[in-house]
Amino acid sequence: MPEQLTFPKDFLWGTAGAAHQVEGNNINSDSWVLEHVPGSPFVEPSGDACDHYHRYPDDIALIASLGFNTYRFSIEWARIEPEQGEFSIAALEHYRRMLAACHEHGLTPIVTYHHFTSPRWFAAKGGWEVMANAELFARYCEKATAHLGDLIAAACTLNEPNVGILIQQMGFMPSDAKLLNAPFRAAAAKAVGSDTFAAFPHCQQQPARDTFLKAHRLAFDAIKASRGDFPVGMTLAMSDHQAVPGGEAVRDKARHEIDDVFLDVARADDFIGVQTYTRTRYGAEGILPSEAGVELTQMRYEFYPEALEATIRYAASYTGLPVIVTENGIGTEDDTRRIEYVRRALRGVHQCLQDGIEVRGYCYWSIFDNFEWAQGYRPKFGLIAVDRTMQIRTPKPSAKWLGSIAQENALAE
Ligand code: GCO
Repeated sequence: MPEQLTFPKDFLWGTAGAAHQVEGNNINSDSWVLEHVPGSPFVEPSGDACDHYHRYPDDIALIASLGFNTYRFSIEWARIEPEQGEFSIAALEHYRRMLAACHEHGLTPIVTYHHFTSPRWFAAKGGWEVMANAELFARYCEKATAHLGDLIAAACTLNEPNVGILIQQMGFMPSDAKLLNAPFRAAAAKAVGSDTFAAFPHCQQQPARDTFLKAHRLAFDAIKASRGDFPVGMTLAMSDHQAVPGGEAVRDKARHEIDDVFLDVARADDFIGVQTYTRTRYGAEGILPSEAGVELTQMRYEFYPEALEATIRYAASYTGLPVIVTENGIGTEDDTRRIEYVRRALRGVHQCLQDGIEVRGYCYWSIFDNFEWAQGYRPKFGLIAVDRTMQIRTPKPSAKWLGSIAQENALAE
């Protein structure tokens, strides 16, 4: 008989997405501007995406029919506050209907208030580079919570405010100094009739970090003061930072900048959202490349599902908070590797639970093959394939496999 790894009663089994990556035609957002300016770092524009904005009723029914009990999605600030101080009741009503559909189908909705995109007017005001703008985010959170709060089960204020620092350190994005003069930023500013344009994560990370931390605390308070009697936290992009002998000090310094500064502020929250994909190895001279011959994902980072257990342990012991795995997944064309990745990641989650760490749920990233930001539609993270011409959804074997684990609340080993 195979061994059964059982999970706690009420464990959240979900899948995640983000508005801009799936809704389509998010034309009032800063990302849409950046996708279209000369010198854009995006390989293609987001376009119709998965048309989830219109197709959410069927999509939510599909998620539930696969066996999940949770859906994590984001609401889009650029739709809800299309001009500064002008709030769209129609957009808020759209998200109310989405939340209601989740409840009808037995899905616990986890809502992210900001998943990378902001309204273009916000970017034109200097976005996250300007500390005073933190108040604007908190006001949006307060309005959205007043309209939607009674239907929200848990909320993430900001998605991965540390991801820019992480990808800069890993060498995937130019440093602040180079970004400052990036021609595409100047072109974007021109496109919106401003002398500045700061869209996350294509902005200076140090001022953005401080604005994010302030915005998070203001938003937390605004949500709680509105209709927010649900758990609130932030999510972080967490790599398993490993040191080879001699690399400990370099690793600790990097981890301080990437994780600890944020985890310090998260301590006052109700939970911490852990989002993990791989590991980063450090030697005395800095980040080490992957060893020759290791399996890489479509994102060019190492296939290393064990990173999830390590990061859950780190976040939980650092903050003392319950953990929700708000993202974990793999970009691959080979769905059997997805199953293997998730199976090993879930073993790690189970190990944490065995050791008494409060892990409340696991959300696979992502529900659909979707718009992977600058890399466009090439990376395939989805449990569900999407033909974007006809908008046909086809669940992959991994969707059915993970959905049945959710149903059983157990992983057969
Ligand atoms: C992030 C985001 C997602 C990504 C995912 C895959 O981590 O960058 O939360 O929007 O699509 O992580 O790279």
